[in-house]
Amino acid sequence: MATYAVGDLQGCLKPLQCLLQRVAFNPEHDRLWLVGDLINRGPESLETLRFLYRMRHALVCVLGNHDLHLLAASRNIERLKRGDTLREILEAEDRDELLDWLRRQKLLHYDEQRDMALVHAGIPPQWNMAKALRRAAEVEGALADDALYPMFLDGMYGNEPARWNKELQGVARLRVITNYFTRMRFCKADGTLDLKSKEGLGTAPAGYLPWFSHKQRKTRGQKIVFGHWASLEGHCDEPGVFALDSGCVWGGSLTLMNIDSGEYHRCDCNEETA
Ligand SMILES: [Mn+2]
Repeated sequence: MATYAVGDLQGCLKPLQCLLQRVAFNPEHDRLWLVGDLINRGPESLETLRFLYRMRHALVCVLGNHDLHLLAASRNIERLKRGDTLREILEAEDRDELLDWLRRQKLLHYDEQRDMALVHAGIPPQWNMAKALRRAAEVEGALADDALYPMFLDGMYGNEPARWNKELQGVARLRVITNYFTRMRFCKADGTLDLKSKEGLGTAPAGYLPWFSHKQRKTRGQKIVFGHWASLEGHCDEPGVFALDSGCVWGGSLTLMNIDSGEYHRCDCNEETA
């Protein structure tokens, strides 16, 4: 029995199958952690979601910004943007089954035995793991609640508030939590977000650093597996922080890590496979 984590799929099914074959993945015994952004932009969003749904018992999955965008578009088709490749899911006859499953996934997973977390974008420096889990549970609760669900999805978009404050309420509170876990790259030590800078490491304004680089980060010493940041190309110098997005959908590669041995596998995502 082995446990693996894989980077952002974004509808790239063939590289995923390539990796699972490479490690002889057996869904009866092995486990696969997904960093989110399962769909969108890539060639096979619907088939990727179906493939994962069929092996859902073997998965631990956290939601990414594209997954939440799909859920929002399923409530309001006007949310679809140019370049989105989500329509095939929204028009599929099994869409409700797939979206119900997606909606019930977490924003943050924490494995106590391994002292290891799984999250799409990151954990802001000012939160320890216990606090981060409580904040994530607020959004997970809203996603699971039929009354809050449409309100959350409609109010989810936007870059403000830029910083967490425990007095925040309602949709603004859920929005900043969601932005931390699913969109963050650069922030200040106090958690003020910069969601406008491009992906490149040198693009952040003064005072802003990658979320994982802050010296006072409260999750330092714990292991964190994340995706979302393709321009890191699967590299992160911070000890215990594992960047798995290696830009598959942009013609890079898909990265799979055995989370216990630290062994990496990659499959190319050229035009034929992607
Ligand atoms: Mn993302």
